[in-house]
Amino acid sequence: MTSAPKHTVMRDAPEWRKLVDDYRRNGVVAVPRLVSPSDIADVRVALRRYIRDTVPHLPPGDLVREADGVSVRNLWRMEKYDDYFAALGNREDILHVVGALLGGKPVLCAVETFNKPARHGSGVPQHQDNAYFCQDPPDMCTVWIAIDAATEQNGPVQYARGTTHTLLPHRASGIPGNSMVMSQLREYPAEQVTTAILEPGDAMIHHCQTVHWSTPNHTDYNRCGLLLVYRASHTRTDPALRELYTQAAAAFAARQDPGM
Ligand SMILES: O=C(O)CCC(=O)C(=O)O
Repeated sequence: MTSAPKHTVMRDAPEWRKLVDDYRRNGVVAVPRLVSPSDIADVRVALRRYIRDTVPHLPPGDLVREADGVSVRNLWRMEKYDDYFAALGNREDILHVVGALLGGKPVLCAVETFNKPARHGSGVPQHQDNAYFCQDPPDMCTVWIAIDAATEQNGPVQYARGTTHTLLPHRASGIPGNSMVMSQLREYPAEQVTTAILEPGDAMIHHCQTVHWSTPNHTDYNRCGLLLVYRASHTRTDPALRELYTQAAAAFAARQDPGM
């Protein structure tokens, strides 16, 4: 099995400071070309191999299919089953960026996908990831890497900037793969919303309390995202939040439960 190559995201000091400042202020930043075209080609090969060889042996909770019963909606905990994805999540250049944003030593918690296949890809309800992660302090983030182009039409992720300060109440959604939804859906002004229009290899990094969502994919084009989820080593699971999550998620395949 090939291991993910090492890379360096070259940034000068002002660019670096701006990235950290933007993340602190907005709770989401874009990192264009985080992954090179040739590495994206490798990721696609690895994903096809994973779906062919690993998926048939996964426990039910580590895979969610779309309503057609065939296409893959999500793959969870891929780092547990495949060295390639574990190595990708531990790539030094990515850990370096994430460490600066988290303000602590980054620990890889999960590698997962939101495949959003052409025509069948379902939407993702408004949520904050810390309703799943239950971490205190909420120093966790997700690196969302575009494997396909994400366009206005094929269900890009939308982020409401400046929403990290409070974890809003969530309830069970009944949606396999996204068991939690914000109890009260919010309409954010267009100027507060960042839409992740991305080319393959571009990434968005969002804080675990940034409100985000995405619409279904009715186009003929896939919109797969590979997600690397990290916490800072100083976070701890909040038992009260964990209890709320456990109750809400009980009936559904749990997403993003890195077992912390
Ligand atoms: O890919 C999507 O549509 C949703 C992604 C998401 O919920 C996340 O990045 O936490």
